[in-house]
Amino acid sequence: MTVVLKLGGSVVTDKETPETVDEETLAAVASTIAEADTTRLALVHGGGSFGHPQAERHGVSVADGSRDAAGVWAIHDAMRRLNDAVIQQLHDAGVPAQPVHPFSVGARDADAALAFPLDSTAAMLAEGFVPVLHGDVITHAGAGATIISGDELVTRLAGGLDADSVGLCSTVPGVYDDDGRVIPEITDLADVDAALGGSEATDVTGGMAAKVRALLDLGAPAHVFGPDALEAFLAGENAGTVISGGN
Ligand code: IP8
Repeated sequence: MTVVLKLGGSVVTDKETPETVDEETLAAVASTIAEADTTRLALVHGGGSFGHPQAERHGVSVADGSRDAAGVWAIHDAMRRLNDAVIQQLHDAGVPAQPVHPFSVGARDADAALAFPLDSTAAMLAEGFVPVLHGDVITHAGAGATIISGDELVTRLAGGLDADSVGLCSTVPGVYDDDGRVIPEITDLADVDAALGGSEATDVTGGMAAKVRALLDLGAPAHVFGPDALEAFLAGENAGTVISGGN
């Protein structure tokens, strides 16, 4: 059983305070992972208050690249330091975590298509380690370096590792409908359109619709949930919103 789990930046950091790890939540998440009976687990974490401010400062995004070596390094360095903190907490809890820094592994071509070999990640899994990837900068042909989000890495890992299950743990307990209730299951984009209506939700709908569309195409059920449901997710139970395209 191969599980890919993303810990959102809002879970591992205090998003309001620059470069601040949410040690308490991270420790709780690490001990839940340590106690779970998961055989092959690949982790990805987002940036939260690390990486994003540096990316903004240096004008780097998924679309806009930079060749300023110091600026690109500053973004990577922030994410690497957060990754160090995540790994340390996982080790403290007894999880055999090891880093995989995407900047050193993958690249985008001139059409922004991602090449991301999974040899190191797969080899770690085979040896019983828990690879921990993170949103990062990535070399981009013709643009210097751009950003790769944790979500894009989750998609790559889910397909490339033939994952049985994907978890997206953030601070929200699932995908909300228009009345603020968690939608238990999404099997079609129309489910989201039906649940999220009205002008107030337009922004959220746009962002969430794109996210849900990517998750529907994963080939494995994706669970969107909050930290309280992590234990249930790792036990193989339905957690938060389950998004499944029927593959
Ligand atoms: O928080 C952010 O990853 P995300 C990566 O998953 C950087 O979008 C470097 C801003």
